[in-house]
Amino acid sequence: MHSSSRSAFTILELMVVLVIVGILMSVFVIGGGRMFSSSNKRKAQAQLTALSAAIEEFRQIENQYPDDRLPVGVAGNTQNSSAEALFLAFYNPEYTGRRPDQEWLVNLDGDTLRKPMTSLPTRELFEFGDPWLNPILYFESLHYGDKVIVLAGAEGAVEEQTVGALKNERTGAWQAPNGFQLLSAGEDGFFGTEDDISQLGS
Ligand SMILES: [Ca+2]
Ligand SMILES: [Ca+2]
Repeated sequence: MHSSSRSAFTILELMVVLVIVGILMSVFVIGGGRMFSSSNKRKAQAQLTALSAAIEEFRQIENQYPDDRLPVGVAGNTQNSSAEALFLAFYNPEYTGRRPDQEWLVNLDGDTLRKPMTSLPTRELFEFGDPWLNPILYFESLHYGDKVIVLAGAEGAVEEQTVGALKNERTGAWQAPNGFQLLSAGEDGFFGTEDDISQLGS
């Protein structure tokens, strides 16, 4: 009698322990997921800051901002052109300044250059991609009025999006009216939503 009540108590104890372990594990998994997504966000912010510094250096060397339009006839499609133009400016073989990290290059629309135009041995027409592998949009103030077509989205659900440069919500004036804008769609992969990340240049 004594021994059977003792073993029942042990099973109860075991169940309590299992429930606690289960709760701890779910807290750990959810917390870990949040940490992962906020570290991607920090990475994206750091990347936009670094790209912005490289664009300022470009202007000091070339006396103008990188063009956000592709030269006529170099691309097979109209997608991602502003992001690709930024890649071409920095990877122009003549360019003497600092080039942004090659690790950031992606080619979401899979297009190629008609002729070799960069310092790289491939003719792929790359874009700079954010940590979620969507293109980082680049708007130069001369062409803020142009909308760009970009292929982006959440994992496995990439679609064509039309995006314009950022305006001040209250006044309707362009942000960074004489400089440039860099834009990441953030974790959700869609431009124009709350989690977008932007960097404005002078
Ligand atoms: Ca491309
Ligand atoms: Ca977004």
